[in-house]
Amino acid sequence: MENKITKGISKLLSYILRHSPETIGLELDENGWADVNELIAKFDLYDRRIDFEQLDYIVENNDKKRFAFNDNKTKIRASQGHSIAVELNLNQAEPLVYLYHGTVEKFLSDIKSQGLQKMSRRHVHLSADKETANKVGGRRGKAVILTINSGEMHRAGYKFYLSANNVWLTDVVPAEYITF
Ligand code: HQG
Repeated sequence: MENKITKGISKLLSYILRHSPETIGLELDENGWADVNELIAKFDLYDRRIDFEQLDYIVENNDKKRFAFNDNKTKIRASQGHSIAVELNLNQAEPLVYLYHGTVEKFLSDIKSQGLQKMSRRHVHLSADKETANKVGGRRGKAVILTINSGEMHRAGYKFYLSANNVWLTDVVPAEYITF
């Protein structure tokens, strides 16, 4: 399990690997990978440093498996959630008949008119179960869970991707496929 210290470092890692590698002068390749040695050498934030053992522990034990190594553990990336332009090269996958999205009341009227949009990220994030969607929405207040008719979307030609940590990703969910 993650402890308090590794949780704090995981948050910083999410920030660096998804949103702002330049904060520590790190460069990601076009697929979002950072060189592990370079990350360790440059990681110096709020008096926090990191070594390989800690990084390895975090990749393995992070509560949502947010990070992944390549095969020989020389590279690391976030498995989803980016705002910066990276091409994750995920395989398309056939979604479950229904997927779920947790949000909050104040966004509903916009979602009803514009559908679910990526907002600041590279994809719309969807969950396989209501419990997870409830947690995602709960980050912003009282969660409202939307049911996505993903089976029908898929038949209509919309593409879905499954991240390495089992988050369903798509480009947009038009309102007609959402049950409010
Ligand atoms: C909402 C976390 C207005 C949307 C989670 C959401 C997830 C709209 C917010 C991952 C809208 C965007 C992503 C529209 C969508 N008008 N609001 N047309 N379309 N929204 O954080 O899905 O813990 O970018 O409902 O667990 O909340 O960081 O997306 O409330 O997997 O690993 O705009 O982030 O993972 O917020 O969360 P976000 P999200 P981590």
